[in-house]
Amino acid sequence: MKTYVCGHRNPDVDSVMSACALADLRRRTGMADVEAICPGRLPDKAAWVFKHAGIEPPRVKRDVYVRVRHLVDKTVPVIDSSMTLVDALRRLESSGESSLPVRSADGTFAGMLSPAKLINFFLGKNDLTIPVSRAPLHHCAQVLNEADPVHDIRKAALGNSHNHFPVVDGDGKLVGTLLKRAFAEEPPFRLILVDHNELDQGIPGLDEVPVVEVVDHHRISFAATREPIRYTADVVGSTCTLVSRMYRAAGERPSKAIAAVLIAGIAADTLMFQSPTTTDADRTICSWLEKIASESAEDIMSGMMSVGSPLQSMPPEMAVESDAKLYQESGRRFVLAQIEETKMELFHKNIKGLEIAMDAQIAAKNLDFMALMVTDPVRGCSELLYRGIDSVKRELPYRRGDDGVFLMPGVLSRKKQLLPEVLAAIS
Ligand SMILES: [Mn+2]
Repeated sequence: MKTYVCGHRNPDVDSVMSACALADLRRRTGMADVEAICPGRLPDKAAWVFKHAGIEPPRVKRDVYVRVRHLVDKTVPVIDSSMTLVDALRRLESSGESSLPVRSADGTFAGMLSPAKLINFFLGKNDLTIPVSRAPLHHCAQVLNEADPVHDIRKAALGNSHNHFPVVDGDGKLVGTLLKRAFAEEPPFRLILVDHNELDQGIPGLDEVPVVEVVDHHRISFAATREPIRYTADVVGSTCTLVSRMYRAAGERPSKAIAAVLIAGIAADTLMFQSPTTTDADRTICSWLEKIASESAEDIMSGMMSVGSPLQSMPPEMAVESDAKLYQESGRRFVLAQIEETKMELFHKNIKGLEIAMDAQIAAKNLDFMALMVTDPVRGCSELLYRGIDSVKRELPYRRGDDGVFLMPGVLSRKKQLLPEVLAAIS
């Protein structure tokens, strides 16, 4: 069965790198079909790292909904309408199915070949060597589109008296049959989560697919599981630190390229060991990786930082969404977004546009408030733009600058520094 390794929505460097490396480790340690995916646009800094390391980035896959195409039963034959009726009935008989879908000459769905529908035809002693296209077919079956999410059609299909559902593609071409019993089967893939565990922050469809493993360094807010799962969590600066440790524990040495990928995740998430989330474990494992990669974290970090500033390379609507995390706490629904920007003057010049983009997010996602933390990893400080209800704004412990922006000297971490203050302000 396929296993996807996936970081949080609005991918950042640590989540993409840890997914890529953990997929590699799981492959080496015996998992047959495992693939790292990126549940959104690949960050420019991450793209730079993969190019630099000389490996392909994870494929962008925006959801893990189980779709009709995943449940098509390949063993159920399709009847071509040019086939003689007698041959078609023989095939139906040998298939053991009660009906089979018929494909027209142009590839579209023609109807179901079903003995019940043919009784009058038999009684009329008709010639059975005519092509299926001239025989009466059953038409009223529910036709499914292969792209339909299963959760959308499950109820209607289960309520339908038929057991066989023809499946067509976007052009109406017949692709096969979905059998009713497929709805009872396990989803055809499963997930390993890295760098997050809150379902609200995960890839859409996450709640439909079994999670078999989590590797994370955030607060735990995961759901109850049906079966035991592997869960690796620790208070370290980067998920890549945890994945690197797992290589060591498994007696595996990452390739040069994967070592560079892991270094990038650590350097990005700890802001080159300046963030208060940094631990000795991050530094120690990083120097092990530097030897394998034969390059320094500083070099990889400065390579990443050379990639365009987000406020310069993205419109405000994209910048506020690029690393946004949704929280629901104390009856409040809010988003804390973060961007790294070494050109603070660009931020101040763009405040109006960013505010409009944040107000649009508040309306679209039905939020109480949204805060955008703009972090300068070089100067080691952040500034915060806040939109939404006043009660929270008043409680935040930060001083405000001339343009109403909160000043946060020494604050670099959303998770460890901003989130606790926000939680205190709403409780
Ligand atoms: Mn992380």
